[in-house]
Amino acid sequence: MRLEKNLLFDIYEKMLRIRSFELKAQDLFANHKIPGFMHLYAGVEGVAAAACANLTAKDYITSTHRGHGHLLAKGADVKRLMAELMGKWDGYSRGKGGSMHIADLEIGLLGTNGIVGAGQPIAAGAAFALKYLKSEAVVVSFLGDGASNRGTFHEALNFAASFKLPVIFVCENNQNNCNYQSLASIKSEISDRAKNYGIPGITVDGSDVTLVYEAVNKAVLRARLGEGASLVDCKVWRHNVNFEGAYCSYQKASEQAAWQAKDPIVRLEKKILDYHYGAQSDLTALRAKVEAEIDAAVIFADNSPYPSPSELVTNVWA
Ligand SMILES: Cc1ncc(C[n+]2csc(CCOP(=O)(O)OP(=O)(O)O)c2C)c(N)n1
Repeated sequence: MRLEKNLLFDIYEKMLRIRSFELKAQDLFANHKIPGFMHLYAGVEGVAAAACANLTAKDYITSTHRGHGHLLAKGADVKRLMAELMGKWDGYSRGKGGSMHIADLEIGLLGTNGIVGAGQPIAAGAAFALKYLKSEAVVVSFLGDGASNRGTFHEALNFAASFKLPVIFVCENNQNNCNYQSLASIKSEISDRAKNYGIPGITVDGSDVTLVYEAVNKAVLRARLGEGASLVDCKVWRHNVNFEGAYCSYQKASEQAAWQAKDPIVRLEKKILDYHYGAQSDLTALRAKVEAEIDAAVIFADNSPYPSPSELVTNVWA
């Protein structure tokens, strides 16, 4: 299937924004401008951008510990996001939460989350509320393949399937959770786990935005029609190690080279050119526009103050 021009450009722009944001964040982290823990999303952009292209502002998502891409794809403010990572007052959580504590209910962001597998029960609960309220909105719940081994994932799938809830579980399957997916789970497709709960499950190449878009589109349609939940498993390769500063023992050079050749942004650029939707100069111009936006976000965050010490425990739950 050939996605139409505006849709492909919308997905492309979001992917560029995510990539550019992540490269800048990596640099800021290395230069001690971003404190704490940071898990980068580069290489996986096609999943967040193509999945969220099926959603409206009224729909919801739950994110993960690796959430910058999900947030930007759902329309988060780049400046507030950068300010949060840099620990500044204008950030989403007043600079006190960082990467894994960001939510914005107005645009349907039910939060990034430092607990692997915590998003799925939250998504099922939100979907239960939407069904109860007879809303047409749906929830997309992003997770990693590691999270699919947790009880929370199975409990959420069982609950969502039993109550025919409008939720789509989108797995970003990089085949590595820290170091050892092959040791931590049986060798089967994650999408097969949907069968146990009587809901559709599909595996797609997550670096091809058309395939991700189509699979999520079908699942969203089903959810909006009241037919219930689905699981979409997207095979991907992330460029970075688990978190910035981590030692990586699992990314084999040969696999890395093969996946880098399938970089989702490069693949989408080729598609746009092949379809004659635009020229190389259009792509370059969009890249420059997005990079300027990210630079402006860094200046904004740099100029934002740190929260005052008197704010230390305000809005902090303990
Ligand atoms: C409940 C829980 N256990 C362990 C961790 C430590 N941890 C942080 S990231 C991570 C890997 C998660 O793998 P996956 O879900 O596949 O996501 P990925 O990091 O590969 O994107 C782990 C185990 C955690 N944050 N939460």
